[in-house]
Amino acid sequence: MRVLLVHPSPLMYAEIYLRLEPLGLERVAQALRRAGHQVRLLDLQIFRHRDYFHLLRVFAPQAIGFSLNYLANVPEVIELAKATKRLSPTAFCFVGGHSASFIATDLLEQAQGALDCVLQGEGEAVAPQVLDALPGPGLETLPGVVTLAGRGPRPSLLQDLDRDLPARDLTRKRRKYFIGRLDPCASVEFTRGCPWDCAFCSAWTFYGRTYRLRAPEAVAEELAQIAEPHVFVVDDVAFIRPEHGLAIAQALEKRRIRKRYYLETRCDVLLRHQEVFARWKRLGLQYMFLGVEALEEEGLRRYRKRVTPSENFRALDVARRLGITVAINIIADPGWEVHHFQLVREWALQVPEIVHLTVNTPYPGTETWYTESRRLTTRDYRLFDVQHAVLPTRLPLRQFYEELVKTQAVLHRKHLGWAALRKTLGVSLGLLLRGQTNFVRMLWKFSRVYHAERQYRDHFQEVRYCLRLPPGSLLEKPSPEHLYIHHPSPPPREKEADTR
Ligand code: B12
Ligand code: SF4
Repeated sequence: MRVLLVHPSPLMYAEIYLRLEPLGLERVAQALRRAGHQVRLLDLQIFRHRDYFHLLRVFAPQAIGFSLNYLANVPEVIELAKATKRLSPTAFCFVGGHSASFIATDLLEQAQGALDCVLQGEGEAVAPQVLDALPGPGLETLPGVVTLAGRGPRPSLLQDLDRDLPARDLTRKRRKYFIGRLDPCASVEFTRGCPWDCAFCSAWTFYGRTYRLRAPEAVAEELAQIAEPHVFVVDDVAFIRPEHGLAIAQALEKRRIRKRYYLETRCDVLLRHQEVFARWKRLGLQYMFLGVEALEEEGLRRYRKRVTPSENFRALDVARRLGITVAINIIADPGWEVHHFQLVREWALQVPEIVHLTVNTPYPGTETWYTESRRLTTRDYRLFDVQHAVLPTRLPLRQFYEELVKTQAVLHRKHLGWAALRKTLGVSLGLLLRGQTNFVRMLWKFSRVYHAERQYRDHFQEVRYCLRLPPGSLLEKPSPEHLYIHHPSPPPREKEADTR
């Protein structure tokens, strides 16, 4: 069967700092190819809608699969599916990914028949099964499949994460993928899932709070095949299991694979396993993202982050000593007043780190979705991008955005614009000489993308697709079991991590 897989357009954040390959979709593509399908992949973070419609004509796909990791992309995907059904009424349209999994039935109803089914959970196993079962009937009896006729049993976790490596050969214009100075940049997965249970996060609920490891040799083999000199590690929390991080490092050293890496981890993991990060620093670890989330104890407790402010600050010291550049995320609460923003601005100016500020946003699949969603001031999917306030703000909304953008501009002053160009002149020239323009362009994009008035006006756009609230009886803290997409029954070698 001819299959076209599509990743939607970038959201605000990705318009500046980074653009990364659609790794999940590449893995689904490889699984479908192995099953004998002819697959093409189109990434709308790089290409335009007109390229999509061109492919519809020239490739004439019989099945089209959209990736919906991000809630804010829902309206775009529904509109594309509707247009597709008008142009190619017999094409089978399906959707998968993180957000789609949590809102499957609502999505199908809102698409009014333009989407034939949602595939919940990991797509590698279920996508080939669905295409094999076409034209149906009975799709809804397959694990992880949801149609308007019903839903199959819960999807099971993949037994082997090393089987379908991403079909990177299907992504075009790969030089457009980058993160900051790591330009161009590929992505790779070492582990999947997260054993913590932060109240605002759905990474753990998607995988049933399991944590699985890839075989170090398979990771090394994959990295050996990656052409890009830079690599973004997509794991939610890198190096929870020190022996795994060290085993991958050893496999890379043996093969003399040298790249520059960006990864994300928790402050307590960094403190506990400093030797792993030190070894990776020697291997090329350059940037690290630490989800600090809040500067004070009360915020950390509310998010159930299970770390203390003192651990966070000690971790920053460790990262500085190791010579790793750190990016930090702080969550701005809609209840913040001017002095809260002021505090973050002052702190951000004192520390050398790159400080990002995102807005606390309850997402389907999180605990806060159930406890907070009754307070939502908007249900417009497009505003659920952690850059808009979807809960009531204590400051007038316009002023909230002014403070938010003013605070984010500190980041701009420190790390973008002329100041950054002066500091990175050598790097920038080197990149330009190699024809890589993503990083240098990034330095000038801030005020085009972040704009208080524009963010405020976004609340008054015409809304065609709205998030649905959970049923009344669920407006209280749900059991984890209720939130899970995958059931937490990991296969033997993929047991939950020992986090202590
Ligand atoms: C890497 C990552 C990114 C990368 C994106 C890379 C990319 N182009 O997709 C970067 C750093 C750019 C990023 C940015 C953001 N991210 Co992000 N990101 C992740 C992260 C950590 C891992 C995703 C990943 O690559 N996993 C590995 C691959 C192999 O898995 P996968 O993509 O999930 O795909 C599997 C399944 O989902 C499914 N699948 C996926 N697509 C499809 C399609 C079909 C047809 C089928 C059948 C199946 C299928 O099968 C795949 C294989 O098993 C997730 C957390 C998580 N654990 O999922 C958050 C997450 C997805 N991000 C999140 C957020 C909020 C953001 C931002 C909005 C944050 C911000 N600060 O502004 C931005 C928006 C970016 C944008 N779209 O423009 C939220 C999503 C919230 C939501 N419900 O919308 C998550 C869940 C994090 C969280 N803890 O809340 N992100
Ligand atoms: S925020 Fe990080 S540590 Fe917490 S559950 Fe999500 S991925 Fe895990």
